[in-house]
Amino acid sequence: MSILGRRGIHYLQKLNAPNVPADLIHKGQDRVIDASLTLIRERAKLKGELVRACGGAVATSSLLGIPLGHNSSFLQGPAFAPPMIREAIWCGSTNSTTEEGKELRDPRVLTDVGDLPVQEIRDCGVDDSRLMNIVSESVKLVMEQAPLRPVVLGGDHSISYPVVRAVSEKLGGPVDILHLDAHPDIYDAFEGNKYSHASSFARIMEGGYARRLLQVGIRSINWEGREQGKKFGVEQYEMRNFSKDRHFLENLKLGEGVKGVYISIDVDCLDPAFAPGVSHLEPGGLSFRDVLNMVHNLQGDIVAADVVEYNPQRDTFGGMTAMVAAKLVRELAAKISK
Ligand SMILES: [Mn+2]
Repeated sequence: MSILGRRGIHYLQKLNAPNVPADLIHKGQDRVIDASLTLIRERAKLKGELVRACGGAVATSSLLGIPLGHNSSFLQGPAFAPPMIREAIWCGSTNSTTEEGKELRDPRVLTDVGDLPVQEIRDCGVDDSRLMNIVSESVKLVMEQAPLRPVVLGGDHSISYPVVRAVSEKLGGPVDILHLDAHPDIYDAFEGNKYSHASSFARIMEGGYARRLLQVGIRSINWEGREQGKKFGVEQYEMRNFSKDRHFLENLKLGEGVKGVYISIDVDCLDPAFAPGVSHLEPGGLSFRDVLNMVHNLQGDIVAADVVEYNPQRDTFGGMTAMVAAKLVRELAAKISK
């Protein structure tokens, strides 16, 4: 696959085409961004109105897809994940009740505002720092419609930075983050890209958007990952010690004294035996039940979450990992709603 979004206007800019006024491009970009956010805004508004009209909901999960894959250091397939996860959520092979008995078809439990059209925006030549701001803006549009809380479908892990930033800015303070991943994603700027999917938690910690960051499932970490972890006071729970840490991690209490809890699940936190459809296969990971135990038993007010790094281009025939990602989303959504 060619690098997504590096054609068209990007090529024109490279040519430094003298006959194309910069103003023409900028005005067009503004219109496309405005139209993209308008669709998210109006859908969020309608869904918020519906949930409030139903009454009785304090918190409702709302799906928001961010189909962004170009900040991956390896494969870009996560750009195609959100529609596949959404399809698996409603797959007829299973019912719509979660393990703890919530009904997902009830709009007070789960609603959906659709996908931000990331590739369409990039195709207009919008650069990454602006794109990250647009991602943050889309998250804020969901949060403006109380009681909606964003459950973001990635996308590669780079999206967690603009999402957490938006959540923290909107709530007016830091959150505690439970981050499940094979990797700490805390390089200062992986391969020179400060927006890399391997650097998102460095940006989050620098920005002061998290008080505590607990990283669980870690089994691919080098010297820089540990040093950066120490620098930012990250609590890194490595997989090699999981049997010792299990009791603590399956009974977490987070978010007191801050604005709440954010959960970020990289599908590669799971052992590849459970989830082969990821870009970075790293043996020795968590079981699906380990992850559900941590999520189900967590005490705290979960204000938002993301499920990232599902790569449909690496999945088995029949979409096994799509079902895994979808069940993570379903159980998270049910946990958030109240
Ligand atoms: Mn990972």
